[in-house]
Amino acid sequence: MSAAAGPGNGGTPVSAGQIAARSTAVLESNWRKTHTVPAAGLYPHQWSWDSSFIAVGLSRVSPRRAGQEMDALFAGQWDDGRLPQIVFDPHRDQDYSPGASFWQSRQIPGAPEWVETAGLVQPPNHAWAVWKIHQADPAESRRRSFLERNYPKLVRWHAYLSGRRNRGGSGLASIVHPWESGTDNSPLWDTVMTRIPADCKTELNRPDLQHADPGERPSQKEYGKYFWMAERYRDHHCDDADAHYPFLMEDPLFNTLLAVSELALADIAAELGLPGTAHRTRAKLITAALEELYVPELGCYSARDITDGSVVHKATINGLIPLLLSGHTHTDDLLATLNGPRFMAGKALLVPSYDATADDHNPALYWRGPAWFNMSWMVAEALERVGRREQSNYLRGNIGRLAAEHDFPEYVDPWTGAAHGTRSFSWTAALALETTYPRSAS
Ligand code: 9WN
Repeated sequence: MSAAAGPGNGGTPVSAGQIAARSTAVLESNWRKTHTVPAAGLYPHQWSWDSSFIAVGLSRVSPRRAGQEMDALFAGQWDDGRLPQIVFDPHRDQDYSPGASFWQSRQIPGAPEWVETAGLVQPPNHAWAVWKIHQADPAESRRRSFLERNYPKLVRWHAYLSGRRNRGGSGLASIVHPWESGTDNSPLWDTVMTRIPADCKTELNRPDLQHADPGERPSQKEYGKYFWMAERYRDHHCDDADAHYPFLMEDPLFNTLLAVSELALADIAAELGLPGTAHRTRAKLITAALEELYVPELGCYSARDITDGSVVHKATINGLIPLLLSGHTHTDDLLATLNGPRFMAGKALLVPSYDATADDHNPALYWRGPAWFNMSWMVAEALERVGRREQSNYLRGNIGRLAAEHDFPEYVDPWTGAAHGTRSFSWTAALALETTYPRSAS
């Protein structure tokens, strides 16, 4: 395999073989009988969208394990179709907050009986992942009826998002908590967060701070607000019918993944000999509805607060992810924004999570500046789709190299590659592993 040293670094070149071996070792050490934890200390349960990224990486070395990963996640699916943010390991309740004892999901109508889960969700990258896992080894997938097994579950998951979560009536799914975005303290949520009380009932303990630098994690005040919202959502039986619930946001990242996943469902349906037109139609509707979130002055998409109809004026990585969708009219503008001063600026190693020209850009603080590997991986996928193979290869090369050189960090400084957050982070390893293989077709 070829050397994977990227431009603009100066570190020791790491071969693709070394990247693959080290990534596989991280995934092996984070495997817990049925699923992979995102990080052994900081995130000791199974997280929803993490598992999709992880399974895509796993499918390159063990399609069987990739299938188990998705099965374990779907064991947490609720009667209403929702796929929860977290499926809890009952033995680790004290090690992450909020845990199973906070959610008490078994007391909520429609939650699964055999596993405990959070009531919130995360971005719907699952059908996309299932299709990629199938493509990695179609014979193995057919032998295990992988698509037959997962298709109906994915359809129910999407029906929940397009039904009960269509809170604004635009056809876009709303998220009800920053944790649902996967980009927890993104500047996109700052304005609405000013309206959220911080006086939650739960006594806040922060096991997360034992595993990550407090200066790189959300603040105590932000946590008070996160818990206030989670309590209110839980105490309303997670029923999405709380008329005055204050955090209802339409996020371009979340909805792009829903559209991409609808297209994947169409491919899955075709493979199973089922009609896929309804999936393609929904993907088109979501893509069209996303246009209302485009902000020309920023040259990217943003989030809409459906409680007052306002669109946030901030450029974040969430707003570039719609590049994954073909057929919209802003491809050139999104590419210009990606490569302009707000993001890559001709010198970034990976894509910053937040506008580099903003006064409060911080290259070390969680979702307010650093580069996350899953985001750069999705941008690389999008670049490939729009014919920018050279830049896609640049990002893919840097994903593998920076991951392997820095012990698979949760996030990095986009300009220097310096590691931040926890280490041996599973999706970093999985996506580094994925980049050592030729791209799959979609
Ligand atoms: C809350 C697990 C998760 C990721 C999210 C990331 C972070 C959790 C936290 O870790 O969120 O879900 O405690 O900060 O923001 O994207 O899924 O890796």
